[in-house]
Amino acid sequence: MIRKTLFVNGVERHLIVDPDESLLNVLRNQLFLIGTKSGCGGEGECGACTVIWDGKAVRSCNYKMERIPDGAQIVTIEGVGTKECLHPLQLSWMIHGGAQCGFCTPGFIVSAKALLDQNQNPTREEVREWFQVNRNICRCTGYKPLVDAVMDAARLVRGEVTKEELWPKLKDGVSLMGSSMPRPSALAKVTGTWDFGADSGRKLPEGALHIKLVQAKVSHANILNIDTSEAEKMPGVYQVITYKDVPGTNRINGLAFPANKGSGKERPILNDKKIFQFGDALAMVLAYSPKIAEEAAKKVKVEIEELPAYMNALDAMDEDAIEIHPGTPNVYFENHNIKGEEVEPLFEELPFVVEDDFYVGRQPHLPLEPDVGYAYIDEEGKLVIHSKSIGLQLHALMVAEGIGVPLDQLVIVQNNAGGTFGYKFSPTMEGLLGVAAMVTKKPVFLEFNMYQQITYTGKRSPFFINVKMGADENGKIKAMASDWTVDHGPYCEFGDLLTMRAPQFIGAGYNIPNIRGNGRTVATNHAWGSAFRGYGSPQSLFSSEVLVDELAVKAGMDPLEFRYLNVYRQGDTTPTGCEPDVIAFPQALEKLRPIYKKAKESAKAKNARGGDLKYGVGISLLEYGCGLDGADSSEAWAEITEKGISIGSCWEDHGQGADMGFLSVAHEGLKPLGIKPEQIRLVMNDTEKAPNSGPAGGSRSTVMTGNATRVACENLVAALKKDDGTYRSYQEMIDEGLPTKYMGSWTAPCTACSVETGQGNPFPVYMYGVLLAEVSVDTISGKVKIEKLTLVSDCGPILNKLVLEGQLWGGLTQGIGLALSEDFEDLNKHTTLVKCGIPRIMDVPDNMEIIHQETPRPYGPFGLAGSGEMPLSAPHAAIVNAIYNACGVRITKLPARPEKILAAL
Ligand code: MCN
Ligand code: FES
Ligand code: FES
Repeated sequence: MIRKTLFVNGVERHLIVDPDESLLNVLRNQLFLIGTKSGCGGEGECGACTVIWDGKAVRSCNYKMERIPDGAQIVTIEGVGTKECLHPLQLSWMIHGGAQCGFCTPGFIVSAKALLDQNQNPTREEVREWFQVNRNICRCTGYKPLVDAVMDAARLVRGEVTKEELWPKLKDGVSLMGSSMPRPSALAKVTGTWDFGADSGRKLPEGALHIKLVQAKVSHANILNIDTSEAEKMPGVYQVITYKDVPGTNRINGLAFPANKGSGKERPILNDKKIFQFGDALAMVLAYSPKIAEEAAKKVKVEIEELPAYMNALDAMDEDAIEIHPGTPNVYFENHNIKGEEVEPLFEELPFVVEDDFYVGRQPHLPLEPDVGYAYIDEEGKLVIHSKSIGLQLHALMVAEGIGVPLDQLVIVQNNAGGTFGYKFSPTMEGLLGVAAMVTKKPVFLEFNMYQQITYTGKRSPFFINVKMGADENGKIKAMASDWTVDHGPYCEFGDLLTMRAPQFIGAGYNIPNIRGNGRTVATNHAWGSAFRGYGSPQSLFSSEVLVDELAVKAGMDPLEFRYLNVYRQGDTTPTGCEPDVIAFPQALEKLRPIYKKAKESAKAKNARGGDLKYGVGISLLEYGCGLDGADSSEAWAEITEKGISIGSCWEDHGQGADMGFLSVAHEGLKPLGIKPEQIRLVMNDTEKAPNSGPAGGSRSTVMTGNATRVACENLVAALKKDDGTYRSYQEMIDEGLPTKYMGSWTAPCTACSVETGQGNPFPVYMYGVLLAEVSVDTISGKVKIEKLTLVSDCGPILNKLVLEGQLWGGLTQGIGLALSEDFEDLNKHTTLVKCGIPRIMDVPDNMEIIHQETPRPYGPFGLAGSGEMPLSAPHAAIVNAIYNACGVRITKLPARPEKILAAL
């Protein structure tokens, strides 16, 4: 141990520290300055832990205490500004929607402060370079709003603008809907007072136990024996839990479709007979400190018999492959698409026919906050689990039996989440936490590091797709044949639902009268498939949006004009045979056309100058449905109280802005009452306090929970209304003995698609977009640079401009990653954020333009559609099409890494 005297946020602090401990851990664990976050936790990659040390921005996870001299001046987010006295950067961050999940926010703001302290007038490029050099990574925002925020903060610092001038106003003075008001959580996020799971976990009562996992180091094996004796003997270890101790069935219920050949209960909470994938949890060590638990976990001996590991669908489909789950074939679900006439005879006759194979791989979610949670038994004997769940009631249903707790004795609460991008649509550690709390009857805490987050949680499921399309002499698409194989990893939960997305989105956007398609879901030993933003549409649309470009070339037509000719018009039908909710693509393409033409001319002019850089443009349609396929539904309530109105729902927040969405819809619904947004109290994301609104997946919340909220507000407003047209007060309701709380529920008027034919009307509302990508390709290095992105977005009327544009920029940026760099294929290589290819600020263009088209949706609350997944549905297709336009290389298997492009050149 060593003694240190530091000046932290201007206060002299005397500390006894382990010389090997990082500055980050000392700040968080000894000084409780938990505004500084741990993302990559020691890799120095993410910048979430940035503090200022003697005027310089540093990543505090990178510095051991022995390197910090006595007298060092350290500034953390807590020293930048407070709620009452915000730093210009904090204010500007709110005004620009810079904090979505908010996990990167303290690190960015502290980093930007170090910049402004030395340069009050930086250029946008200098700001971008600063964040690149200081390795500040954001997974949510696409970086653009962050640069906007620094530029306006600098203007505030220079006194060129006032806070009042920058602060947004309600739309038309009355509406929150359509405004740019910051989300309710923004203030806490920019001041570092928004507690994430790891922060709350540090505040658990004395005696709380830390869990560390014993995890599988191979991908497929029989478990012969687990010996915990040595670990149990270690001082400070409370207990080691294996499958033998689990009170329940020890299985997660994957809620399989009837047509699924598996039971849906393949996933163990703690593996018993077999290891199905790398990282599977074999035992939990519970100790009084995380370090002891970690050391003890290394002492657990696991004896195994290794089995052949099938690391992709094609290998698992081999006729010699053994069944990963004995008794269930590796190909465990099949579905089809049958629309119109047989297509093979049509292909014989059509003048323009193209066919290609496509692959979209195992994209990792890479939230900056690793998975984390805690659990305890409350005073009523209920099991309470706090996690990053984005499907609270759904997860309760999936884990209760496995844990061994009656459903009505289980409460799940969502912690503030630092991004999930869909991986938390599946339960991750809920089962483990529940079992640990049930067995020990103590508060238990489990925190993953980034390595565990990356190697153990679910990933986007790879699709192998073959598509064939034919067009007539006028360029009208007449027939499509498709074949899809989905690698869903070892656990089947939601694999069937995901495979249903292929017939829905291969060829979506176009009126294709005749379709035949066949597909299947396959169990493998690579990472289990979990939902990822876009959920099947990025794989499906990639194949058809690239093939449509190939077909346009074959027909001798411009790709934009070819699309314009074929997109949905009145009376047309989708690949599932239903009418689109609204017609949006023709208008969107018309808006894009002049920009596209200019971009094409500009690329041509640059290419005419010669050189190694080749410029090109590409477009794609973006589309996704809002809902869970079929008659999806949601619930919310609204209540009048002494202080105003309370509204309740489980609209879970990944970071997308559930708080702002819920508040804005409710404010609109309560408009007759003339109340202010600050009079509305949100009660959210706790199964004990708020109703079942369904998961925040499938971009469904704005439509489903928005409608339920609208109905709840309408019901409350109707109850408050007096005969004379005025409204009762809370006291009047009480005096008249009227109920104060009103439910709202809403069910989508939809029918799920048939497994046999793919036909149906799965979603009440769709989101639409058309993207133009402008790229340059370095023909010497094979590197692609995205020069500009222009998105015509149609998400219905804007609910909140900051939130909506944040969703769009963030989603497009993940599409850049999907197109060019992101992968989780090699278990030894793809182990950190950067090694998995997460886009940094310089990988993303500052030049991103959004053109809003606001077509009201018949079934959307106040005409709204969703927004979350549309921007990631097919931006990678536009990028790949632009690469082809630039240099003639057609990449059909992602990611389009430089070596692939060079090889093709
Ligand atoms: N919105 C809006 N105007 C519209 C439509 C929507 O302002 N016309 C806003 C809504 O208020 C909401 C957001 O856009 O805050 C997304 O709305 P919606 O599409 O209804 O989606 P959900 O609220 O159900 O959020 C889930 C969706 C999904 S499925 C994933 S995955 C996802 C996403 O949103 N993961 C995210 N966005 C994310 N954003 C962040 N920062 N982090 C994630 O993990
Ligand atoms: Fe320090 Fe990521 S936590 S750089
Ligand atoms: Fe940057 Fe979520 S807001 S990581």
